Amino acid sequence: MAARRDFTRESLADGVRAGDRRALARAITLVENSDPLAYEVVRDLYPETGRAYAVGVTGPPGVGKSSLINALVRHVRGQDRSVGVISVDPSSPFTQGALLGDRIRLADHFLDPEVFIRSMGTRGHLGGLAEATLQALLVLDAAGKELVFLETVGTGQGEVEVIGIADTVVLVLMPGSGDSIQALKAGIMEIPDVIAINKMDHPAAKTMLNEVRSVLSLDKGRAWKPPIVINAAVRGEHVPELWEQVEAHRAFLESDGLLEEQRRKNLAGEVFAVASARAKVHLEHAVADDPELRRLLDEVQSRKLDPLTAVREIMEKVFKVGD
Ligand SMILES: Nc1nc2c(ncn2[C@@H]2O[C@H](COP(=O)(O)OP(=O)(O)OP(=O)(O)O)[C@@H](O)[C@H]2O)c(=O)[nH]1
Ligand SMILES: [Mg+2]
Repeated sequence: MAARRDFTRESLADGVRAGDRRALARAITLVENSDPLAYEVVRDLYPETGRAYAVGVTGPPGVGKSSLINALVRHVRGQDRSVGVISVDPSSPFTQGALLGDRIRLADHFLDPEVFIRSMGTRGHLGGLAEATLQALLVLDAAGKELVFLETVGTGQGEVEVIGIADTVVLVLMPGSGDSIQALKAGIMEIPDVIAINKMDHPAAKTMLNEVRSVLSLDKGRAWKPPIVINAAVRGEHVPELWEQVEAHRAFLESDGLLEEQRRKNLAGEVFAVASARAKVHLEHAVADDPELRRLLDEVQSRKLDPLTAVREIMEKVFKVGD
């Protein structure tokens, strides 16, 4: 990373504050690379954050998340709001800036100085996806972006780490996303705040709508009933309606201080998620590096030592905790 030399901690933080694109790009690359400078900059900027509204957009591969975000960005740019977009690809290593697909689909906005778009890979990140996403969101927040979209692919648990920090979560489905319906039904996937059924030009869109409705009807006890919007992202159809529902959810949260409460909970959850991810990596390394700890595992395998005794010894040695 020879290129980082041209920014100092101060100049990078100032550049981010000023919304300078080069500073933003650099800061997020540093976040992506777990660079200590990113940690310092975010630490400096943190007191100024909390102004951006984060919209998580999740769903199975290829349902049209990027296309919908592209259309939503166009819509909110019409209202003159400044926007950041972070696409997190859990399976990808470092992306060096952008994934080709996202680059094409979000290309409409590349010349707009009020829109900052970035794809991030995070494989091998010490604090997992949660850490990279949270830090990148804070950078965009400090840069004065009013709205930040967080895109992540997923149908189950993994993406919770990424969108756990979002204020409003939009689940995108398309006709044929049966697995997601099952995951919602089984409670594996959390009920989102808004559901978008995309590719409404597909003949099975109505069937999908009915399936989603029937799953939601099982869950009666919530104060916010997740609205369902049917979209055609590429043609930009029903995109204003989708945005209206995001705004409606925001208004709901902003009444009665729910937003503050949810953010407190989300931030605590993020700290916990990042700490847990780091603890896990630490544990794995410690066991891998210590012949004595590895021997414990062997002894469990050969039935000389019971599993919980091995756990206790490992916990004591690695974390200095007994039970
Ligand atoms: N027919 C139709 N195709 C669409 C629609 N929206 C998106 N697509 C197409 O679906 C494909 C996937 O769209 P993306 O926006 O990349 O989907 P994604 O969910 O971001 O995909 P990943 O990030 O790879 O998981 C592209 O070829 C889009 O052109 C739609 O409303 N109708
Ligand atoms: Mg995408």
